[in-house]
Amino acid sequence: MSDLTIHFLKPGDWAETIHIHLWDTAPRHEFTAWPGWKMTAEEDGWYAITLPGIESARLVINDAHGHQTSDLARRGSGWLTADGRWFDEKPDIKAPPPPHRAGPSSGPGRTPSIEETIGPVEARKDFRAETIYFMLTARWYDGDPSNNFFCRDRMRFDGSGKAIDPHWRGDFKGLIERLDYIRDLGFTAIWITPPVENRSGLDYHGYHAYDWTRIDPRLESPDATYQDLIDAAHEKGIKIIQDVVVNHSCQYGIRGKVWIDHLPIKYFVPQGSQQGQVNHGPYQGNLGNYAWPNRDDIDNPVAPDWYKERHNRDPEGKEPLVDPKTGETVPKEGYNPGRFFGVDANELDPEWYHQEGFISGGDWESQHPLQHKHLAGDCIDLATRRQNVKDYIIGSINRYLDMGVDALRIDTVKHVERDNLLEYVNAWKAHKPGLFVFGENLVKGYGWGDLGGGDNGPSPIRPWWYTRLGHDPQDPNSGGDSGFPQLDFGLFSTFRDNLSRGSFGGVGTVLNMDWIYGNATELVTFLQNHDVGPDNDFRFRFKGDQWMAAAAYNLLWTVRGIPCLYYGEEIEFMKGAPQDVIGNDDTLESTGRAYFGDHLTDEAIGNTQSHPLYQHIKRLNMIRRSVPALQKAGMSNLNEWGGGMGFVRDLNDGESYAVVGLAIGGDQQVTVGGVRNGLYRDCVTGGEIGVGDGTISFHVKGNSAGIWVLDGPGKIGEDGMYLR
Ligand SMILES: [Ca+2]
Ligand SMILES: [Ca+2]
Repeated sequence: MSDLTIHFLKPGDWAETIHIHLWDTAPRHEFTAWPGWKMTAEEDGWYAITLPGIESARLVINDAHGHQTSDLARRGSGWLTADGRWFDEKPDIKAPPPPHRAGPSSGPGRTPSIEETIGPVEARKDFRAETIYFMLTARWYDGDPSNNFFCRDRMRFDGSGKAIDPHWRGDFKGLIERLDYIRDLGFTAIWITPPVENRSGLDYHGYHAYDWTRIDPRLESPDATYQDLIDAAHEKGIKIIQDVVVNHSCQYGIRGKVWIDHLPIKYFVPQGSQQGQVNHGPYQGNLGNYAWPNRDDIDNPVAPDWYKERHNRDPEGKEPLVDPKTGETVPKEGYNPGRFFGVDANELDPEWYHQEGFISGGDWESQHPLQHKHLAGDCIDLATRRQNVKDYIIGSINRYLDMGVDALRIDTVKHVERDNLLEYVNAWKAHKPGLFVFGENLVKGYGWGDLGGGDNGPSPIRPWWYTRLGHDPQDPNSGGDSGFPQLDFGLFSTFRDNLSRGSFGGVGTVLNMDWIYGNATELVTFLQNHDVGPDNDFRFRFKGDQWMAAAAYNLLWTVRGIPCLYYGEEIEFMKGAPQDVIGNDDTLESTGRAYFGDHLTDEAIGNTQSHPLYQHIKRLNMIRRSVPALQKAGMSNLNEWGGGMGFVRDLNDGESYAVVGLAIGGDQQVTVGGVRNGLYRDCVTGGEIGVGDGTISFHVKGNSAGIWVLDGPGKIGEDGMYLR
């Protein structure tokens, strides 16, 4: 019996993780789990593996990142090239060079690259060419366990009482290692949650900023800094969108700038306990930050002397400390938790914070309290009109723009008055001309404000208001485009009543209101995100059938706006789970914010990439990249009838011109009148139609799309379960 040695010449555009998947081996029957066994690199681009005691096998060689050979068979050792040719002896061929960056932009079965379609990062000036992959960095892929960190709150324990699944887990090193995954899926921009240093009992998401000038060390590694991430993404043709909070800081103040009074957490002793008895995962003895030798939570140089005196010593929290506010001495069992974890809204520094207390029930639809009260105990409302606040936040973010950050996403937009927030946005645009900045103005409904549509709130807290410059709440045209587009919560909100029920009914109504926005083609569209999903309560990961999601992506990738996918949607990750913790005992693994990295390991990634929605989204990205009208044009000739839709995307009077038909549930015949005459080609089926009388009519299969482009490129990509 002899051994079978397989050599394989890796094509230049394959990843370096070459695997061999085997089945029907002889003489004994064996098969591997996809993607199979890892092959070892040899010289000149060859990879090899020896299979002891095997004489023949059927096999597929793959890179675990979406490239693979066809099904092959081999008896006896041999040398194989990616086109399926076998050689009994090593042929005189070397690895082909990496794919060149020019050439044919499309063709059946071929993936036109980012560079071939929309160009390298530095050449892409119009952000509407991009599509966005959004992730909570700390929950995506862990490349460096040494920076992992457990938050105090919502800690998860296994059956033996061991803390598992640290909140801060994914990091820049992991993201850099898996940039090829995002590139293969076809996204050209990544929106990461705020990377600046955070502080709170549950701060893994980045929205509780403590120091805007520093990147949180729980995301970085010595060989994977924020700068390394930006540079690596750009090399892959991918832009970085930084999430920025302007509205609030964490409850500890801002390092080096402002202090919010409280006692060091290491002196907190819960009722019924005593100092030194805390047993909470890595928090042993007390609840102070276990990663720091002094067990303090903050290191604010503007803290008062009594706090700083205790900062550097007494990590056990045992030495008596007098609370200067009450004269009582800690540690003391059950002593007012508010003195450790809370904020006294009456004693905040007015140079940095608003002085109007916390938001309560009736404030949510009322402009002034919404914009001047604190959002939550760990979100303290900054005095955003003050020059010192502006200087600090604008200056801090300018540094990241200088490092190469390509776009900004602004959090909690409706909590800052528009003209005030535009001071920040415009300062960043002045610092980096051409910068794309979009905002999050969360609304559950059309969001038409004073224009009606059943809206309880006024226009000045609604998305359209921030995209405009006028001051008449009943007239969007009282002012032009502010240049500050928003996430499209209006369109999203209708999905509760249509896409989630297998229909497009009502999508036409909201798209016909596009005129209210400064520029609707710059809105960022989505099916769901870390806060919301399109269900009755707007708080779960998409629960609908897979075909409904496929039809949703057909819609988002062909209507106006920039599509944004929330991590994991490509495999229906955590389908139906709450987007955030709901119950008092919930931990992250039961929510939509669960750790994704288990689907990105060398062993699992091949399976992840074979998901029908992964392949579907990959092809939609490929098609959108190849058709400028889908990226940038407005919509016209819109007709929506529940089971289907037809519309035109016309960029610059025919420069790029597409007629789109969508079908959800069953097949549809789509007829669109008033179109240009000429030869149309469908990017989905490759069909051709000559139009001479201004009307085009075509058949669309259920949950597929017709994307008929005038003088178009023809079929792009391969048919899948939905696009066909
Ligand atoms: Ca990590
Ligand atoms: Ca505010």
